[in-house]
Formats: sequence, structure tokens, C-alpha cells
Amino acid sequence: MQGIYTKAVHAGEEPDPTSGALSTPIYQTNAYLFPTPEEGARRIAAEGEGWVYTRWGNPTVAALERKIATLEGGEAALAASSGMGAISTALLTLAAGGDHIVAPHTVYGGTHHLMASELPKMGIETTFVDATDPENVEEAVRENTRILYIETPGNPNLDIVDIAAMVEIAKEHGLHTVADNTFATPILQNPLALGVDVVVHSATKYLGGHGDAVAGVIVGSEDFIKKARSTVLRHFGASLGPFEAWLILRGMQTLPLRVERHSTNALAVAQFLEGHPKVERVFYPGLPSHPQHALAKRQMRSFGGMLSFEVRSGIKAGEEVMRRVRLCTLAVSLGDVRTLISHPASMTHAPNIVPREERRAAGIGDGLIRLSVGLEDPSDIIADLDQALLGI
Ligand code: LCS
Repeated sequence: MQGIYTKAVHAGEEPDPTSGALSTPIYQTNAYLFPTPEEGARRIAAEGEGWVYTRWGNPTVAALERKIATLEGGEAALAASSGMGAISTALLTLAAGGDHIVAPHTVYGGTHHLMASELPKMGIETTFVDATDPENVEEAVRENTRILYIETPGNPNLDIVDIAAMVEIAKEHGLHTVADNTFATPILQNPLALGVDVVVHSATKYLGGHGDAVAGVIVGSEDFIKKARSTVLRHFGASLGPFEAWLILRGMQTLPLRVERHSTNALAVAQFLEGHPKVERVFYPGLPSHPQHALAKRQMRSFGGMLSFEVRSGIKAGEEVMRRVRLCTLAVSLGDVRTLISHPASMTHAPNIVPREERRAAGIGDGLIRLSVGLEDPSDIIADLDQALLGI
């Protein structure tokens, strides 16, 4: 069995059989030649065997799908035009009108909005709970519950959900489990190995890693991926283009190296912030002060590049920190080579995305600042934060 560095470089990719090109070619085409009318009819009827149309399959996109399937330890994968495209495609493949989802109350704001405001228009309801306590999840399960959704670590306050405990509850009640593995990446955590059915990612983040593409992926069983491709992907159409697929594919070759460095940098920054007189609280699963540090140690290999913190003297002081940083970049998104700083309450979880009271109830405070720690020298990131904090 190959190691993770070898898989990241080689899985899913082979020298191009026609030219010998080592880098996977960008098959910039929307359609493919049918050698005969009969073969065209056969490929359309077979739903997915033989190239037809890039909305439901493309050789560059397929290389990305093979690579992420290998890294996550899944049978198959499907690429989508964004993380939200992956999440909506996965959920709509598993649920229909009348069905119910249970999800953690700390999830990416867009995911919360999808479940709280968009899916109900199709008759799919979601109950959000504090999933750090499995009992809350168990209590929320109803007769019509179909999906137990997990996002761990959670965006933006790094709540950790016990994946094995969730799988146990799901098995008991016959639910499908879907885990968003964006923050951890397959390098740090493999939900499928713990019994989860489907993994989703915003590939925009660590998988791509360079802040230059928007994409998503779904990993699961051969049957599930085939169904998702031939029904929801094909007819709702959240398909990924070949150029974006190529960017993500290239990024993934260095994923283990980057995630290792993101993790050591984030731990150094978290330790610095925790000791800073102007900082009230730091949320980082790698710190012993994190309420689920022991669980994180059990279920993750390391703790990743994301952290959040609150400064003393509240939201105004937090805004001042975001105004004063010079190296850290004020922007949404995460998982980039550069350090990104953002304010969840007014950005990823703004009131038009997640209602204020729900956000506060989920423990996402008004003054919370989120850091996606990049690959710069940790001493430079720390010096930048120090000068910003000392100025407030
Ligand atoms: N899942 C997680 C955990 C995310 O953080 C995001 C986006 C998504 C799914 C959706 O992925 P997308 O469609 O953007 O590729 N998170 C963002 C964030 O925290 N800031 O900007 C986007």
C-alpha cells in the first residue's frame, strides 16, 4: 500500500497515451466524437460509460476524481463546480421532499443557508443541534430523518464532532452520513474509514490550495457516485470545467506537504495568541484548552491550519486588528498559501446568510476573528498579529 505523499503525486494520473505528456492534459472540450450513431446512442443510454458531454464527464475532471477518491479511501468520486455544488448534489441525491436532515449548528454559513432556507422550498427540512454532544443528535432524529450531516472541524469556531459516535447513531436509525472534510483534508482525517457514507469538500480550499479556483468534490461508493452523476449532477448541472479541475489536480500533488506546514504554523500562531494579553480566547483543536482536544487527538492526525480567536474589549477592538494587519490578508475563503483573516459575524456567517440569534446560539460570537494560517514563516505571521494587537 502506497503512502500518502506517493498517492498525492501519482494517484489518478498517468502520462498521456497519445503524446506522453507527463502533466495531465486539459481536455478543453464540451463534447466528444461518437464513432458511429449506434455508439452515440449506446453511450447516452449507458449513462456514464464512454465520453459524451463535459457536463457529466471529462478526462481531466476524471483524473481529479480518481485522485481524491484514492486520497479519501473511497471507491469513486464526483467533481462539482464548487463546494456548495458538491454539497447540494450529495444532499439532493440522498433526500427528497418530505425527508429530514440533522446537522451541527456550526457549519459553513452557506451550508446553513442551503439547509435552513433553500432545501425547505423542496420540502427537505433540517434540525440544527450542538453536535459536540451525540445525545443532542440522537434526540433530533425523527421518523423521516434520512441524513446525518457532519462538518468537523466546524467553520468557523473549530467545534469537533465525534465521527464514530455519529456513525453509530446513523447505523442505529438507518441514516446516510455525509461529512464535510474541508478543514481537515484527507491528510488529517478519513471519515470513510470511520464508517461515513459520503465525504464532501470545498476543493476551493486546501485541495486546490493556491486561492485560484472554485471547485467541490464528493467521494463515496461506486453506486452512490454513479447515481449522483446520472441524476442530480447531470440535470441540476453543477459540473466542474476542465481548467479548474486541472488547477485543483496540480494543487493536490503537494497537499500533504502543505497541510503539514499549515498545521505546524497554526499551532505556533495559536500558542502565541493564547499567551497574548490582548486575546481573550483561542479556538484551535491542537491546544489543550480546546474543549474537544482529546477527541481531536483521537480522530485527527494533526490539527490543521484553521483557528479563531476573540480579543478582549470586544468587536470594535477586533475590527481594529483586521484593519491593522499588513501580512495577513482581509478576505473570505481559506486553505490558501497566504494567511487570510476574516470576521465570520459580518462575512461568512453574516445576518443575510445565518440569522444573528442562530449564529450566537451556535457559539459564533460577534467579535470572533477567523484565521486561515498560511505557509509564510510563522515568525512573520506572529509579528504581524503582534503589531496589530499591540496597536488596539
Ligand atoms: N464547506 C466548508 C467547510 C466551507 O468552508 C465552504 C466555503 C464550503 C463548504 C463551500 O465551498 P465553495 O462553494 O465556496 O467552494 N467556505 C468559505 C469560507 O469560509 N469563506 O469563503 C467561503
